[in-house]
Amino acid sequence: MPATAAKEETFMDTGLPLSAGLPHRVADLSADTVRFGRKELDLALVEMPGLDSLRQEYAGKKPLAGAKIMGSLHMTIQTGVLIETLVELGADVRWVSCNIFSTQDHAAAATVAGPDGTADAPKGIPVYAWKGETLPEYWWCTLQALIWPDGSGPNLILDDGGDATLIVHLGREYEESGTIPAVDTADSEEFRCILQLLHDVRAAKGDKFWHEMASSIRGVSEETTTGVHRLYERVREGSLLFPAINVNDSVTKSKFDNIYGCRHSLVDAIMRATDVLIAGKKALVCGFGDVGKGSVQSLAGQSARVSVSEIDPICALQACMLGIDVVRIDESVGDFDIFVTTTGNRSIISVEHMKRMKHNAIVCNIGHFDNEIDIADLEELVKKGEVEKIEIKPQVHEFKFKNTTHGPNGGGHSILILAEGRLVNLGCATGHPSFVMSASFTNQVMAQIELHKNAETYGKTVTVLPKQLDEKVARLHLDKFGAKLTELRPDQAEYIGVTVEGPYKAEQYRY
Ligand code: NAD
Ligand code: 3DD
Repeated sequence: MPATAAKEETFMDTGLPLSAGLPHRVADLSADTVRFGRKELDLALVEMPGLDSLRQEYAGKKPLAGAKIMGSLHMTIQTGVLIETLVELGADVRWVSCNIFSTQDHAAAATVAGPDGTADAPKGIPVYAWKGETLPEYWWCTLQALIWPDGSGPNLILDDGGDATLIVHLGREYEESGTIPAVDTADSEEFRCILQLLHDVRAAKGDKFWHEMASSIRGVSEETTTGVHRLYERVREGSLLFPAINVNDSVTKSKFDNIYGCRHSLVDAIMRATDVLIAGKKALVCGFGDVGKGSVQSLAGQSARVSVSEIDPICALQACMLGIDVVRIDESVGDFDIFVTTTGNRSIISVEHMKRMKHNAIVCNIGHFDNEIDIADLEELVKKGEVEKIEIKPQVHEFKFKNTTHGPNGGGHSILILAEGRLVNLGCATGHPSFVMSASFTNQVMAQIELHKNAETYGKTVTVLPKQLDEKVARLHLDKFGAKLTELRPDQAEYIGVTVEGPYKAEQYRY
């Protein structure tokens, strides 16, 4: 990594100046890392027929010419293929990861180098991401990707979880109100970083910086459930500044990525992190939505004995229909060997729950944010000396309780927390496989093209891509399986009230 600037000009304890002007910042831009990343990008493209098809469909047409896209989405090999597809379609792109542990450093390196560049002469795009960022570094990276070399901002955002959308909205809101809350009013380390960043930006760039940036942003496409939730909240509040396309609720995203992606990547992560035998173990999956369903399939696929907790009677009934016990964590926390939170909600697993867990219970989250497991409260017990935190290896920690008596020899018990409560499949493994991400990211590219063409026709709304495009994404992925789609005859189309070309389902149809 390049040398850091003088202390006094730097952002929090990053050692990095706010306006660093760095063309990129990744962990390792060595020739070998670039080679490894490029090889995996090439392999991934073969597994991403949707993106490959869009590159062919739009070859030479540059539908994204003039688009300045700031992306905040896990910097993985699959995301590298997405980025290079956007670039092939004409976009000017800058990128950060949306999680401090999810970057794959060889993917970041190869994306900086680009398909035609090298480690010494990179010709790719600016990426500010490395695995194991601190929270101040994470927000420093986000700012770098929002500012082009000429000082201008993006005209489109591609977001996963809504952090990029959040900082632009908060920055503008505080400029509007004239005051930024004091940093020590923050209720979390994350929000401390955000407030400090906003104070430092105001000091360095004045009190119109975010107004100007927000005014140039024409729209955002949002990848995930939690980010979409944040967008709809803004619509309800009347605070959404620009149109948004909800990519998550394309059927070919959430009913594939969220389910089958997690089915693949959850146990991958638990195995890489712990090497524990999953078969026969009792596992509790908190939440039985899309990610919960995939997570249950993942663990059941390893012959774990899986139960779920749920608040929603419909999802709970679905679990019952699959022979899965629906339990309350408060009443059964001592029964399980493995815990996985998948709710998109907060405080699912508390410190009180952790105190009652089996010795060496494995605790992880696969939801977007790290507040599903009360890590902050656990860290407070570490500070008080009631719990000892032992790093077994990066993103795998033993938390040893001093005051419980059901551990070895009647002493304190331990629990193993993965990825510090952050999404475990990207913190302890490499996330979903390329094919699944191809469907998600084909929707993303379509959403970006739609916003680039027609953002101003949307107003400040959140919309889902039309079913025709959803079905197109599915079609683009069938050949890989040798699937032979049946041709609908006109008389049949008329009988079920659809057209031969589709869409084949009513809007209210649930897949
Ligand atoms: P979803 O809304 O389909 O499912 C969440 C489920 O949790 C719902 O059924 C809800 O009833 C349940 N729930 C809420 N509060 C609960 C509580 N207190 N106890 C028990 N159950 C509760 O959402 P989803 O699409 O499954 O996404 C879940 C989370 O995973 C989101 O944060 C999303 O952004 C994230 N996600 C992560 C990945 C990944 O690769 N790690 C992929 C996709 C989505
Ligand atoms: N996500 C999971 N695996 C991923 C990968 N290999 N690359 C990029 C992102 C990846 C997260 C997505 O499932 C995202 O769509 C989400 O969180 O919903």
